Amino acid sequence: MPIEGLLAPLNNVINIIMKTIIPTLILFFVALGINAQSPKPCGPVPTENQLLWQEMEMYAFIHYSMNTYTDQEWGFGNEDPKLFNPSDLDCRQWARVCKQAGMKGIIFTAKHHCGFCMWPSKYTEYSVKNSPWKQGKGDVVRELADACKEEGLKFAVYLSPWDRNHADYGKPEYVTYFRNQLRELLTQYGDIFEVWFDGANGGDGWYGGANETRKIDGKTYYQWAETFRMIRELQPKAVIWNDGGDRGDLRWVGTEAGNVGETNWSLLNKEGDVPYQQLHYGLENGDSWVASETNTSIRPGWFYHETENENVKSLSKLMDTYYKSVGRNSCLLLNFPIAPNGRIHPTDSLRGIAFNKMIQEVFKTDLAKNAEVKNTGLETIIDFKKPTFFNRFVTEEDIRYGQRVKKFTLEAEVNGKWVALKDMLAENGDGLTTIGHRRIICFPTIEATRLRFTIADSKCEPIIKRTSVYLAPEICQDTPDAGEKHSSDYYIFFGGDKTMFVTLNNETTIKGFRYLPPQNSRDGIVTHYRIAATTDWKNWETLGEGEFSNIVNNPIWQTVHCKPTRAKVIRIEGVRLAQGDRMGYSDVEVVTEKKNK
Ligand code: FUL
Repeated sequence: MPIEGLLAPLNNVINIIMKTIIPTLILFFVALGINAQSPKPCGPVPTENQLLWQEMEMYAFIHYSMNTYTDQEWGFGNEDPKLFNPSDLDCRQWARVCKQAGMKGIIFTAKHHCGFCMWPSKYTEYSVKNSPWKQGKGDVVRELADACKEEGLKFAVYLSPWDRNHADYGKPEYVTYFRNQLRELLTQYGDIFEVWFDGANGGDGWYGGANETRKIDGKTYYQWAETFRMIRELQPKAVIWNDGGDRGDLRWVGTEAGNVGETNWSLLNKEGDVPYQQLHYGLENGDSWVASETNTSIRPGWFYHETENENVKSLSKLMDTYYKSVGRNSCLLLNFPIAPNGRIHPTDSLRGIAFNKMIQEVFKTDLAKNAEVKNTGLETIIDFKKPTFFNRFVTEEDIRYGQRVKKFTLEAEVNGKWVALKDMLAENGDGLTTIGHRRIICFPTIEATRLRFTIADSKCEPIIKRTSVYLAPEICQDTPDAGEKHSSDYYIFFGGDKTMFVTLNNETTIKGFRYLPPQNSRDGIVTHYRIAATTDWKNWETLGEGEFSNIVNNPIWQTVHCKPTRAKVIRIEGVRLAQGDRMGYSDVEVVTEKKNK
């Protein structure tokens, strides 16, 4: 929020009744960074480590292990270490890609459930030291830790508590082995920002040849308290993610699909089970700060499978994930699997980089910066002074003093009338509930003169440190078949269930548009269309409107010709669909002067 916008209302503020003074001043001082008397904490507050972690916002997972060579998601524990022999392993490539994808750090699967160690642990023979890679002299953890340092990324480890290789798994001896391994990781590779303990305990495994099912109680078996003490001592700045067992600093969000609840309290109770509802939405009156980490993979699987090369998540899906994680008071942990050659596949790296570019593009210009911003009590009015297009609202609480806001409203003034806005990505209600570290609200582009943001309910006086407004290319929801397509000349986004945008890299004269419907189902086939183009996201020129005849029975390429028109973005509306309520496609093409189809 600009300082200029805050000074203006000061005179008015003096006259405001007592009830409204305190919140206004808190907003004011926080925005100016003035250390007035520090507000009192409201409920649990984050630790220094949790605060630093929250500011990372996005960091990468790297899944790489024996599974990469056996095309599995979970190894059994008997896979031959000789299979581990990458031709071109390059941790610097991983770090470079992650950096360019906007990731602030990397969490690496030092040991997955199969038990194979990606570093030469002195406590087991089941590791890289018995693989042909670098004649057994290699250490992937070391190479990655060094590469992260070079790229200025933070580094962290995933150490699977479940170990399907180890003969002692299930006995107390294994817990000692596990801690010994953890000690190696925490003492030999520099600073570790997070320690990740997965909760999976599938039961059966190789277990040194026993080949049987072993069940443990994840809460008591690992004796987490002792392990946590060791982590705090060896890596005092690390946060702990623990799914099952003792409460860590961070929690899972109950799904690997890449979304946390639109209501997201960074609180849980210290003791007791955590059902899905609490993982996904947090616990409003929880007694401990346990922030949410949203983990998902850029592909369907966590490990690399060649068969998934065509299923790398689309840019629209990744943006949807961003809004539903970072935009919902969470951090995004995005997985990049490593291919058998030892590198991130080019499709994944290009998509990851495009994702970061799109985030930069969306949040490039804060329209509130040149507006007049008035804070009155619980209400903030952003006055643009003239009709202005926008579609994103961003707000943040100063969570050092606790998470306070329970409910807010957003209204836009259109032609002198206030219109209520809602979060178009919310699964429940209007979605205007908690804020926390950052809340991003997406709504269809609106042209309005003023925007009113009102705190409707909060636990204590709200401490808001940011109110920003943006006009983003309209990419939000995901649509089936929304995989990025082959042309590098444009990107495809979805602005709603039935609105597709094709943005061209460069403004071009276009002469038509081609659409290939979904091939395997009638779901999402567009039978009636409306197509328009723009060069500025504001003024749209209709290119064509009509019906794709016989498209259902014969789902072939459909071509719409138009008069030569300058375009940067093409909007295709599925006015009517053959079936279902989400528009789909197999491919699209833009007909330009050069491509005469
Ligand atoms: C899961 C594990 O079982 C998967 O293999 C993967 O590592 C994922 C991040 O966590 O629970």
